[in-house]
Amino acid sequence: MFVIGTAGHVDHGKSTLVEALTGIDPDRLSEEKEREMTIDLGFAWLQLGEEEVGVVDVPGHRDFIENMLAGVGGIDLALFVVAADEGAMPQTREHLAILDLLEIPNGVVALTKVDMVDDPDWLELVTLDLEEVFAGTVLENAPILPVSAKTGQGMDALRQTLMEKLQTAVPKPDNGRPRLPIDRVFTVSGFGTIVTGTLLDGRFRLGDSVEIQPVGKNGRIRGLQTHKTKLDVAQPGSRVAINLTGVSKEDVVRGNIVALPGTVKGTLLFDATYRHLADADAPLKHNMEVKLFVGAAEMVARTRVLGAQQIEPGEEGWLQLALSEPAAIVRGDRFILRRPSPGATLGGGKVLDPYPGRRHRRFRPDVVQRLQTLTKGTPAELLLQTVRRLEPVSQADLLKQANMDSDTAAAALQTLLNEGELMALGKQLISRIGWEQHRDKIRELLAAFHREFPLRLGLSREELRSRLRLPGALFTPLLAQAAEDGLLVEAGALVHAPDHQVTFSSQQQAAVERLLSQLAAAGVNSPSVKECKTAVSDPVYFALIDLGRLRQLSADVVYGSEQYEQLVGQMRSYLQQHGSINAADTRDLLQTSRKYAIAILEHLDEIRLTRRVGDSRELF
Ligand SMILES: Nc1nc2c(ncn2[C@@H]2O[C@H](COP(=O)(O)OP(=O)(O)OP(=O)(O)O)[C@@H](O)[C@H]2O)c(=O)[nH]1
Ligand SMILES: [Mg+2]
Repeated sequence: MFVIGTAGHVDHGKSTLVEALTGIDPDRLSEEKEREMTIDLGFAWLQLGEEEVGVVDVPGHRDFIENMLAGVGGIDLALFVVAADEGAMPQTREHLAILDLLEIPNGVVALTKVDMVDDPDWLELVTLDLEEVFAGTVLENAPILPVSAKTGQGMDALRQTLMEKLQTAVPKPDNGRPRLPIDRVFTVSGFGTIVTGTLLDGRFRLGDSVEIQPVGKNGRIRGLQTHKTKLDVAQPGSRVAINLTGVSKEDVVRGNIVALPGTVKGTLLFDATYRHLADADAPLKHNMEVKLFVGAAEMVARTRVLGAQQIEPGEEGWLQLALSEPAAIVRGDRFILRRPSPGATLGGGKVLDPYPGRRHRRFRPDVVQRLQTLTKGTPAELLLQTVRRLEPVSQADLLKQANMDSDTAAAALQTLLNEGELMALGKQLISRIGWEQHRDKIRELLAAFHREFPLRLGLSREELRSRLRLPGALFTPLLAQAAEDGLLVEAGALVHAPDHQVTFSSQQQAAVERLLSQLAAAGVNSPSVKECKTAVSDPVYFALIDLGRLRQLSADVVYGSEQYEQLVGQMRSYLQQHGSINAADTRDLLQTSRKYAIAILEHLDEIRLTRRVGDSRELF
């Protein structure tokens, strides 16, 4: 799942292009219609090959740049719009600087309104100028495509290029800690509160209990949608609308996040890397008041410049940011700083530590050293990455591959095990995320099986193992863990979802009862397998086998469970008295034909009650 975000100077044609691509007018506010300009974020989607892709349309006017910042956080690709008749303008540069600071991984430049340009030399000039503007930024090699939303010129090529770019884009990670930075809150009568955003870091499911952070309100997911389609599970990287119960519209604002309870909390202080824009008109100073933009949130903050007096234009450094109100952020989140007035983008960076605990002494060498380590990744993070690459992996192999000294590796391993980020399954180590992926797969497989075969009690362990494509050494402990966690129930050789039950229709139930009394009356000389199947239908027959109500001994011989127990009991006491039994004895004992006698004897060998000695059987 991917999201495209627009960018570019006011009036350059972003919303018109989005409508031409998607058929959806992203300007939804009446004020936007009246003023013919985008004020707040707009949303649309389009089909690109196999993928349905979300679109976030941002305003270009500098007065609304803060709305733009709330929208670009989660995007995978920037659709950078420049009007061919005007070329690069102030917000062309400012939006570009923001995308660069956020390290937006992909971009396509639409040189739009080409229908307004008659002179091919002008077009070439604008293109050359843009190449210069984009040089040295994340969009350095972005293709520049001439298009017109009015005439449709170049639109097919634009679609094609967007599709190709997204085919090679890296999907948003799923680390089992879903969070939705909220960019819109509204109510729909009859449903209540709806929040929307681009989902990060995991999946949400219908019915999940959630928490709004940093406000700490609890609620539950009553409905999930992406692009107006209902979902049971929302995927990371997609545009998601969540219908929340237990949370009123007044409890939530843009910039809050939806997360699973206890996974993300607010902070008033964080450590970060920072890059000051080269064209900033002054250095970034210590104890300066700035506006912080992170996720979809914005708040006032104060800078604490670490390890340097100040950070010069074009330079990088370390910051601690002290916030005026809590922010729900996680390590790795990117942020932008702006000067409050007159408004200007200053720079941006990446959160290194959301909970540094205290204000650092600015010039202590160990403070900077710690920040340097955090930038590269802590030993635990690096070790976890190695596990993710190799899993399942034995401890010995992991320590060999970890590429760090053994004491550090051992300590990091212990930390990860204590924090539950790693778990041991048999002799193998697996990450929490890896485990959760298997867990989800097991849930899905069982649900699909039960949907397809509602009358079967469950699927066999072996079948589950092969569908999960797991080696037995990992599967056995994985299954034990899954059973312990209440994910599935083991019933003989079968496994099933805990809430699954075989339920017959009243007609089927009547047929079952008829068959069981027929079997009881018949005793040892039971009707054939084929006859039994015909009496109740194949699916019901197999359900009775799964449930243990029928015991099938051979291709042709089947008994009701009571008759079966009785026959085995008779055979056992005969053997206890006489020491051995052959086919003729069995026939006489049970008053049956050779067919049944042989089937019973062979079955007793199979369940290891007896073993064959010459023509006879003895107790095993
Ligand atoms: N001739 C021509 N006009 C266009 C084209 N695309 C957009 N326009 C016109 O340009 C004006 C601005 O277009 P918008 O799509 O609103 O521009 P925008 O970038 O979304 O503007 P903001 O969201 O306010 O920043 C409108 O009058 C459009 O009709 C085009 O391809 N050709
Ligand atoms: Mg617009």
